[in-house]
Amino acid sequence: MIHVRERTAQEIRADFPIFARPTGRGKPLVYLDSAATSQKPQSVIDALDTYYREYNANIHRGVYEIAARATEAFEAARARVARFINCAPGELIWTRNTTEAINLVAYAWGNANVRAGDVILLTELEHHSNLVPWQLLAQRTGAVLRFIPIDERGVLVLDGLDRLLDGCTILSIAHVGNTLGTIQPLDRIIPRARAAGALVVVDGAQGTPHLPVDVAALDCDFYAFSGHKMLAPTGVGALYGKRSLLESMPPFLSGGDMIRTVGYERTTFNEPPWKFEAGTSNIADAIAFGVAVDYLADVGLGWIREHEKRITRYALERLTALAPRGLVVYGPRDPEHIGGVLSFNLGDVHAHDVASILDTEGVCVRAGHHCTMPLMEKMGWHATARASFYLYNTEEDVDTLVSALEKAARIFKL
Ligand code: C6P
Repeated sequence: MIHVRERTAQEIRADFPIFARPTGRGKPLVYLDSAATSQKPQSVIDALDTYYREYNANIHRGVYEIAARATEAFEAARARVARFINCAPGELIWTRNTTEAINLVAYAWGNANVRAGDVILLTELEHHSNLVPWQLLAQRTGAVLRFIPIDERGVLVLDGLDRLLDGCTILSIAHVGNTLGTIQPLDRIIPRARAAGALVVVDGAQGTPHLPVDVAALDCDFYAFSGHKMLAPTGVGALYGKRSLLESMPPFLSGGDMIRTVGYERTTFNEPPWKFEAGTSNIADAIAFGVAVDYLADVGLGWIREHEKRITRYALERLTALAPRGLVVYGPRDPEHIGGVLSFNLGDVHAHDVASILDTEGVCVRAGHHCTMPLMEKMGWHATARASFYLYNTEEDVDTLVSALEKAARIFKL
């Protein structure tokens, strides 16, 4: 057996051109906002460049050489992304992002199947993208929303799950929460949802970048994710759907490419996945998404997970040492249950002020409600600062974060 030497985060960083440049503030970039969007390796940037320079053409239409090459690369990328989550290429629909993928399910499956009085079960920690589409579906159909509660650490309370699942039509749940980084125990939740006869939708926006995901083993019906959080460009995401569901569902958007035959009065539709891809697709970004998952697979999701646990553990230790200066870290304490995200506040300083001071040191964190306003309200937080880690972050990044927080504490006399 050939032993492939594991790469270090420092070596991985060298593949990302953005880290070679100082920030506009003249400091090295300490990028701790990958939960918002990830940085891109050279191979992904090159894939975009090569497409536009060498074979830019529309797909599924032209017979000429570059059009055939574009179609082939586009469908090969679908196959690579499908393999990455262990589904068939025909079960993977390109979307713009996770948000569009969840809306696709809420409109196409939801409008056709949800009736007045049906129950849609969510959790109290969902991102707006896995909440608002279901609120609108409930308003359209007369369905009701229920929520799996969370405890004071932001961990799901599953004691009453069977009662909540009673009469439930859809369960839609984040694989990993974006504000506190909590990893949901899907292996304990999905079988119970199945037993209750619910359709299971997983918001994987923070799942696929960080955890090995096998949709067949999870046994979910739909799994939504975004390319830009996993090294691919913005503007491309994907929806996995079980083949039988995709076949029986009506289309979401309609127009070119999703049809088989069109008459003035009636249309027959293409087979999945193309039935759900109306109009010219985001060809270049989909091709680059295929390159991004190859990069992740090459580094290894197992390595990425272990690396993030190491960094999270180190960050928790170093941030806890700032407790006497008023630093509070929210969420679970065990890196086993956190997907590379830490939310915190420094005394009663507004999170935006903390983030602005960190920025003067080249440290990028997100501050605010993180598109989880109901969670913030439930926890009684106005805003938090959030540091999120990925494969290119190092212990030195955490050290710079900590010294920038010490600077903030000094400025605010904490
Ligand atoms: N969260 C964050 O900073 P889109 O925007 O469609 O690619 O992803 C939406 C989305 C859905 N679910 C979860 C759990 C998410 O974290 C996100 C995106 C980013 O936390 C941007 S708001």
